[in-house]
Amino acid sequence: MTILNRNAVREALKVYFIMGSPNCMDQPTHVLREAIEGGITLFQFREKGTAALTGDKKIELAKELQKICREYQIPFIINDDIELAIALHADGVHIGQEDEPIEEVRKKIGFDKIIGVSVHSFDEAISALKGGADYFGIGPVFPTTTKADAKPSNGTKLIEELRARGLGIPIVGIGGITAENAGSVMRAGADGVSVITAISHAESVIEAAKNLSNSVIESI
Ligand code: TZP
Ligand code: MG
Repeated sequence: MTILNRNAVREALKVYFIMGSPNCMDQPTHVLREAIEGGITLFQFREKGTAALTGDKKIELAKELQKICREYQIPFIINDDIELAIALHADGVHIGQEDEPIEEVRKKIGFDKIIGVSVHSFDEAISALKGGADYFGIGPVFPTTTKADAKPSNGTKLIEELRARGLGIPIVGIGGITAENAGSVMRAGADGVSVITAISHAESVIEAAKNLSNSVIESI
């Protein structure tokens, strides 16, 4: 676990925006600025999929997006790429079950950084907790086409189960979440919702972020 306050992490998860250049219909820097102005509370840089940037281009974009996050004091988390997160002094990383074990990641990035872990079962949750995870990403809650290798959607069942079994760790739901269904994820016990498409593909990014933020706030 990080030395950061657990409630600060919980707060930051409320409106959690994830994107990389393949998700954007406009300049990623512009999309991020608008999303922040609409009320997102945390940003994850996830440069994946067809046409994803690599090498110096990826690093350059990460730096530009991190600069914007710093300007607005929004935590900047990097998906998978631990080395990039260390090089940039990112606020944290998000890892999946197929990535490096959390214990190794913690040793590398230190105790002052956030580690989020995707979990799909009670057993995975307990391992991640033992490894010092700061929050869980749980999903896909609803069907999604954004992640090519996503597991079948499983609703809010696991979120409810973990809460029923007494786990208090911050949790964010993911997968097919919109302003319309965000309330159900929050009521199941999540502390926030993470989205790619609902914000990045919106006709108005700023309005989409505002709508999502309102749904989350109303459901608390
Ligand atoms: N992990 C599980 S579902 C998903 C990820 C990265 C994709 C979420 O994207 P969207 O567009 O909000 O459904
Ligand atoms: Mg991963």
